[in-house]
Amino acid sequence: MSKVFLLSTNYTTEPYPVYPLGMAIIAGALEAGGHTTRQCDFLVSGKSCAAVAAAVNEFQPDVISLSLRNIDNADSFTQESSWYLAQALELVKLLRSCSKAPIIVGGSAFTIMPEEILGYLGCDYGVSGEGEGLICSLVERLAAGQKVARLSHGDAAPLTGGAIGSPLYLKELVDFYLGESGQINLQTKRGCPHRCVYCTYPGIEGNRFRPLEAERAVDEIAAAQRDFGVNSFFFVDSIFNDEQGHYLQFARELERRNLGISWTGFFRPKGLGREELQLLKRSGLTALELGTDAASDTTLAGLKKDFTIADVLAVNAACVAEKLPAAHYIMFGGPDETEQTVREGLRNIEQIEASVVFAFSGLRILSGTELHTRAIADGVIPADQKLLMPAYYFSPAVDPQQMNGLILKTFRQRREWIFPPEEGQKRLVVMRRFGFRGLLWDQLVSFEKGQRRQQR
Ligand code: B12
Ligand code: SF4
Repeated sequence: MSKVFLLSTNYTTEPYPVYPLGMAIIAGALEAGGHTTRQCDFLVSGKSCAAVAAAVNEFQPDVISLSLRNIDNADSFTQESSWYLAQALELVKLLRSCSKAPIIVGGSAFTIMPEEILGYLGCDYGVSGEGEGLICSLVERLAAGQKVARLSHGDAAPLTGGAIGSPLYLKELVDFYLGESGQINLQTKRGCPHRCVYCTYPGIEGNRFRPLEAERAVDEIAAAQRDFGVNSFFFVDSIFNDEQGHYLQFARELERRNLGISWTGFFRPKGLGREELQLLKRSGLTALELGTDAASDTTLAGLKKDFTIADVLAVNAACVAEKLPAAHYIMFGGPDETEQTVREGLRNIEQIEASVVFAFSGLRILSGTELHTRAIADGVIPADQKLLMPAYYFSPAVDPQQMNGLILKTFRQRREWIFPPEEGQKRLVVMRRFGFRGLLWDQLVSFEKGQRRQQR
């Protein structure tokens, strides 16, 4: 049996620190396979290279597992200051300086550009896609001196149901993230069958929904509550409200078990009515993050979203009627954006009552997406441009500066409309300083008439 040192390289606290769930699942699979693990979180270690080195030296691993969550922060305004791979490379060098153990890298960021990242970091092995089905055999083959492919694909045979791993949470980490963010993350299903042009999620998790059995998912919540006192969760499913209705089954089970937890997640703004929201609310839903993505029917179609602004407004109205805070994430400058669609989009946003809107300018172009092909066809980037360093799609029919000016002018009107993204980040930092925890944006929502249009 091998000793595996696991390192989560993520250190960003935008929009808040998030528990390294990928690392926890890999650790869970290794321990279940009889291996000994030591999990190390770079952020929790105070971003201290000395602390990481000391932990490696003490543990003397046979293998090192590196979890890479983010490449950058996907924000066109702060792209220069928020590229996370340079720090990951420093960590790889550090690991090399204190251990001869082979390094295997995986994670959501890694899966987006496996060859490029493997080349950049110079790790010995890489695994794209889900890792818990492969990690034990990889470690065992290495221990036996057998040949291992430099790059494996964990998503070759997507795991379903019981084969999907459970996280091995650590108290020290749970305490840190509860203290910082007031919540812990869990997944109730993987995958997404939609094909929005910019999105990497189906590439990372596969293009069909693979739910955990409702009972098992709730067992995991109950265990986190019992063992670590966690009462607030973020479900990290690509989208929570799948058309097949697994999410309703899960919510019914959560309601039946009456654990008294609160939770939130990502939702698609279509087909969510008051009845569904009432059930979700009874199960503990306290707020919704909505993947609205664009602000006009033209640009929604340009992203291949299969809903319209009318659907968005209907879902928003249901949230308001149920007094559930909602946040819409909207990107301007995507395919088919023109000055006219920007103006139309801003008018549409004015119809979104009593909810937060986060606006973004430009779309990060990532490998394997239709947006990448479109960006080349539209002459936004050359065909041979590498995408490890951030590149953003701006529709050739808009002038980004003018577009940003228009958004800014409209968004100044309300405190719950946030643009540019760093503006939101600044506010979150202040709120945390005042002791607020959790999503924080939900504090900006008021359902009282008259306060809705509160000026900044
Ligand atoms: C949910 C989510 C969020 C939520 C998180 C809420 C919470 N409390 O956790 C919120 C909205 C807060 C968020 C924020 C951000 N996110 Co986000 N997020 C996601 C999402 C949808 C799921 C992440 C997740 O938890 N997955 C579940 C875990 C279990 O999976 P996993 O970590 O990938 O691990 C599996 C495999 O990767 C693998 N694996 C992991 N480690 C290892 C190691 C080895 C050795 C092996 C073999 C395998 C392996 O096995 C694991 C189990 O199968 C992903 C997209 C996606 N579908 O993956 C984006 C994603 C990770 N986010 C992304 C980004 C950019 C961000 C932000 C920087 C955006 C911003 N500016 O705010 C922040 C950073 C947050 C932070 N502090 O790190 C990007 C990263 C790519 C990039 N461009 O860099 C992604 C990929 C989405 C995208 N745009 O493509 N995010
Ligand atoms: S944007 Fe949402 S709905 Fe579209 S493919 Fe990505 S996860 Fe699926």
